[in-house]
Amino acid sequence: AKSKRLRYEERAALAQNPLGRQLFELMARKKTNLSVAADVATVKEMLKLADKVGPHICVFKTHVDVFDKWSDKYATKLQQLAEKHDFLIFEDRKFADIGNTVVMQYRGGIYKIADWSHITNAHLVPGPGIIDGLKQVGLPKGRGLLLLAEMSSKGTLAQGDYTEEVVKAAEAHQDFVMGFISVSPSSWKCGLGAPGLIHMTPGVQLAAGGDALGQQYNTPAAVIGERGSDVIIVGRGVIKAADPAAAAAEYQSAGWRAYEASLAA
Ligand code: 5BU
Repeated sequence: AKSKRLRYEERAALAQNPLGRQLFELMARKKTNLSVAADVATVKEMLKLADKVGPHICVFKTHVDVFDKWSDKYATKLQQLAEKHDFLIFEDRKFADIGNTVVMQYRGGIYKIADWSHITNAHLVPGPGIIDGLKQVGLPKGRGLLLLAEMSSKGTLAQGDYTEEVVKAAEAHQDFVMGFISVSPSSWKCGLGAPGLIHMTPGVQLAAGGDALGQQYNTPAAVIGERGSDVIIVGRGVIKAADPAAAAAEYQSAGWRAYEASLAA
């Protein structure tokens, strides 16, 4: 028999990483499991988008390395919007190097990601040293890490035994690891992992399908309901809409309905 699904509030109490706890609490308080992926061309557009979709989201996901300029003042502006609208910032950096190198990449360079992004993520290809390295920088700053257990793209190699190893590593490092990027955690042989760990899923649109470069889309109902995830990450479904705030509101209610339905199931 399927075990009963816990509410976000109950998951908050089980989270070992303080930021993971905060995120579950935020989702319950604000009634949203929507993350918007801000894949826009300029910093100005990113900040405008954050102000528009802010009321509807729990997490604002960025790729700041696509901009042709960056400075600490933009980071401060984004942090102010996060305060104003009560959301967390997630720089989708996908670290993938040895521990010693990711220490420098996470805290330094032009972006200084650890200084402003509540959440970041990493591949486990290098082994668990990458978690230790990122933790050295991020834990004292109250940050949280998501491990990529799966990817949404066609032909992804992150599957099967690899995914299971990621689950084990996350469970062993719950002081800093707050959860996963996953696509279909309810189908994992090892189960969904510890209940204090959150699942965030990209590749979401209101209609299933894909793009020309391998992206694959599932609906909010499928992702939260059947596939067992907690957070839907939506990029083009929101940002290419004529009215991104209205689209975000629509995804927010679709995601929330799917969550409530999964509790009743
Ligand atoms: P889309 O426009 O909703 O397709 O954007 C998806 C976003 O999620 C985009 O920023 C990707 O970089 C990100 N993403 C993804 O699509 N699939 C993955 O497995 C991971 C991240 Br990890």
